[in-house]
Amino acid sequence: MYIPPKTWEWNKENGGKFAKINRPISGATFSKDLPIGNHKIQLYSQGTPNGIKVTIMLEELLDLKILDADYDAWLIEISKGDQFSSGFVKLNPNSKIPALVDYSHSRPIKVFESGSILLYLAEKFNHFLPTDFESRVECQNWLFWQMSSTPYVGGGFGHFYNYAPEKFEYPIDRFTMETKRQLDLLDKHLLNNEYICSNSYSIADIAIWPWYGQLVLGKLYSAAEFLDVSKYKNVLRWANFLNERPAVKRGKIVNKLSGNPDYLLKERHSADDFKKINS
Ligand SMILES: N[C@@H](CCC(=O)N[C@@H](CS)C(=O)NCC(=O)O)C(=O)O
Repeated sequence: MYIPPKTWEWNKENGGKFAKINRPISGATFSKDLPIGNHKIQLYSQGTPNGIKVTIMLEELLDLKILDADYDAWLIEISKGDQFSSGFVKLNPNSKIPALVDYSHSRPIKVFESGSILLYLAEKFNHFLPTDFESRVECQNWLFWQMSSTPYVGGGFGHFYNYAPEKFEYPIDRFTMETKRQLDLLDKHLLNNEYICSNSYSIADIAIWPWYGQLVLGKLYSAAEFLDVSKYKNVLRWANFLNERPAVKRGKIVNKLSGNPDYLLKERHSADDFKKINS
């Protein structure tokens, strides 16, 4: 049994998948500028569920023929600590992907936090966020629900079930309970709703699908059986339906590092890059 000391001290040797990158201090650890490509929108990210929210959104906008949404997506490899470069920290002092710079204004606009990026792009291009007041609030409710609830799934359940070097029943139980409660909530909501809000596809779906959609499709933490996802029929219906959208198919492989190497696009600089993938 672990007895906490009076004052916690940083033990760099605590092991685990994130041992090299977890630190109790913020800020840059090395000096390096970020690369800049040809498009006005520059994205610095990795294809994790938080990262692909943004690439799915940008691909959806491009499918609506909004050419100004074209973008360069640069890989920030978080297990190697790329998020601690001076260039990245200037863009996002919180050192987390995704982060974006928009060069289409008189001064570059920096945007970080995936929910903030989705709202920024929805407002900039007037898509995927309802315009009438009530529906817009409903959509924002679900967007903020995702942003605040999912750390229990990723940092809680996923961490202790999948990544932690040792498996402990207490945290796995606690976060499995919460993850299943959230899935049950979504399942009840989707019983009478085709999409997350306002009967139309929106940034709420784009934020929620990469986590909960991929979880029930067995694409996250290999946890589908453990979570008994077959009982969340409405979430499964919605997850499969969205999985067929061409923009989702493209967006979810951008900056991705894990999975079948034939279906990963480490960096994306033009629509033609997808032609390299055998889909
Ligand atoms: N609330 C943030 C969370 C971002 C986040 O946790 N990003 C992870 C990858 S999914 C990351 O960059 N981790 C690197 C680190 O913790 O050093 C968002 O949605 O943008």
